[in-house]
Amino acid sequence: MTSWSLRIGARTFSGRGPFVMGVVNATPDSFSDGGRFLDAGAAVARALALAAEGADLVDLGGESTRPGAAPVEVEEEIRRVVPVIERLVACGFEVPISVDTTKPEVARAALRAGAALVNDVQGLFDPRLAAVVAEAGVPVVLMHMRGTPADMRERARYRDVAREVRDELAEALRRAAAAGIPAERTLLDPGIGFAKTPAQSLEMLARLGELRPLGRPLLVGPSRKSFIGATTGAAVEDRLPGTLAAVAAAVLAGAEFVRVHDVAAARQAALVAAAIRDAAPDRVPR
Ligand code: HH2
Repeated sequence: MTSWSLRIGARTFSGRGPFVMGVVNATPDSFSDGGRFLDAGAAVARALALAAEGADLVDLGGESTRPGAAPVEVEEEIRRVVPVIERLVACGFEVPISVDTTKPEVARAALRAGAALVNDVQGLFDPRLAAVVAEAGVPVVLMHMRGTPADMRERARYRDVAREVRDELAEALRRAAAAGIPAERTLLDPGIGFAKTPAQSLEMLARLGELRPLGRPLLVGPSRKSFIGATTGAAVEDRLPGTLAAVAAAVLAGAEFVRVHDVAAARQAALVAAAIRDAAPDRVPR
């Protein structure tokens, strides 16, 4: 893709990466680590550990997006994420913090506390969230999904998954632009497992390169997801090898960022995949 550069907090990202976003879920019910980091102290310790493992970004969420997850009230979600950000900022945490939320009030409170990026799994479907992002002047992840975690499974109907995801991400870019967020401040994500069957997630990974014409860096989040279980039979807690295969495939297909729970292992997989990609630059189709 054409060159890009994105300032996220104190760090400027550019080039082909790979960059690793580590996941911290301060929730009781996330699909793979629910309840482990609900307590602020545990979430802070997790963020510090992921930074030590080499995370380039830390993505903090206070609401699970797994299919059928119970919605969380605004006040409760703020209570889960803001103290974690405040404590990280207070201890001089240098890794940029991303807030994984679809709620404008939560994004505003998290940004005030020191978050530097908004990760919206609904691709700025809510214009009030777009307004918060625009006003704060921060970058945003526009992820592809359809509907909400409650009904996204029924919406996993595509004639051509890569083409439709590309067109719907282009719409998200238009929503951002209409709210005053320039494309230069966005990252795009195909939303692996969101309104997609396992087969559609696999096809989207294989055809990731078809999102390149959108001209923005790509973030891919395959970590521990159900397409790995559907392919291998592995239980959620045993999906690290499948995650690493998907991370490598995503990097070879052109992803600049990967979002994972297991940072050290994924970072190694991503770096080796990138080194293979770059070893024969004229031979790898881009
Ligand atoms: N996946 C999840 C949550 N947020 N954000 C982006 N940009 N891309 C993703 O693929 C993505 C995401 C789901 O994973 P996790 O956070 O571990 O689970 P839960 O939503 O149950 O907390």
